[in-house]
Amino acid sequence: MSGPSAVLDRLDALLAAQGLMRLGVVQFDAGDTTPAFGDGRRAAAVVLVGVTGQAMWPVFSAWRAATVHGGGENPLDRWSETVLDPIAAEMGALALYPSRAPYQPFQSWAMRAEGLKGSPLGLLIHPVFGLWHSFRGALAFVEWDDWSGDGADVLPAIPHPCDDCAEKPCLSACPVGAVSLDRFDVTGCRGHLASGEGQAGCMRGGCLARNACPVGVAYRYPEAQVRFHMQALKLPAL
Ligand code: B12
Ligand code: SF4
Ligand code: SF4
Repeated sequence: MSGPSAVLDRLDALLAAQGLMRLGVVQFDAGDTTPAFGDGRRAAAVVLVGVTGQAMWPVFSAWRAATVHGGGENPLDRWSETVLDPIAAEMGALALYPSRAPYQPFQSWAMRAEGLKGSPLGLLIHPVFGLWHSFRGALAFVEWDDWSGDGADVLPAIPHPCDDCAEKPCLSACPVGAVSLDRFDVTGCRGHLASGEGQAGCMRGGCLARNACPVGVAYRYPEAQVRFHMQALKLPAL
């Protein structure tokens, strides 16, 4: 593989073809717990890969329509593996997935890589994409010669949208008050989703608190994708 920018250009092109994008790099320090490769080598860095806005859904939907049983029980996870495993192989990287146990600390990595902070919903909020971004995987590299070139260790301070949001409509939009500045009440949320009102409301049209956030509305997922993610919560068990 040639120089740093050629590697990243190739990676970005492969991801863009799937409606995905690079969401930052974490370069690990000596004291960090790092992902291990099968042969015991440890990762020097991870590149976060994810979804923002509407680009992924048509690609995933086309794959699903062409795949036996629509991709099975967890189709988005299967699609992610189908797409990212070959990219990782080409790059000499190890693919890691957010839903695969033991869970890798994707949110902690994103806070470090992108300077993101949490919203009252428990989701990280991005100054541009708002609450409409998530992770499909990460590529772990044994060697990382600061390919990013964008100083992953010296992030510019990015604004935290919640600090400037006086009204905080997410707090009042949840019908059961599950969203608060102290903590996100997972049990209260899931109880509501299992109810008739929750089935007709949040389960169909998406989390009302997430929908109420004014940041990044242009990047809101398509309705079908919003519904898909809600259905994937597999109620009522936590
Ligand atoms: C278990 C899980 C759930 C559980 C419990 C969530 C909870 N709030 O406790 C359930 C099934 C309920 C759930 C629901 C959803 N989840 Co979820 N979930 C996970 C999962 C698979 C594991 C979390 C975990 O334990 N990680 C292990 C720990 C070690 O990793 P961590 O990075 O350190 O994560 C913890 C820290 O970030 C910690 N934390 C520590 N300090 C701080 C500071 C701040 C400010 C914040 C915000 C968090 C935080 O909170 C995390 C623990 O939950 C992650 C994927 C992942 N691998 O992290 C997705 C993940 C967190 N979920 C995600 C999403 C999008 C959702 C849903 C919106 C799905 C949907 N319906 O569309 C809902 C929203 C629920 C909500 N408001 O929180 C995204 C969040 C993306 C983002 N923008 O931040 C993730 C990262 C998955 C992904 N593919 O991107 N989820
Ligand atoms: S509505 Fe305001 S406080 Fe709530 S998540 Fe959006 S920016 Fe943050
Ligand atoms: S999904 Fe519905 S019940 Fe859960 S936090 Fe969002 S608005 Fe509240």
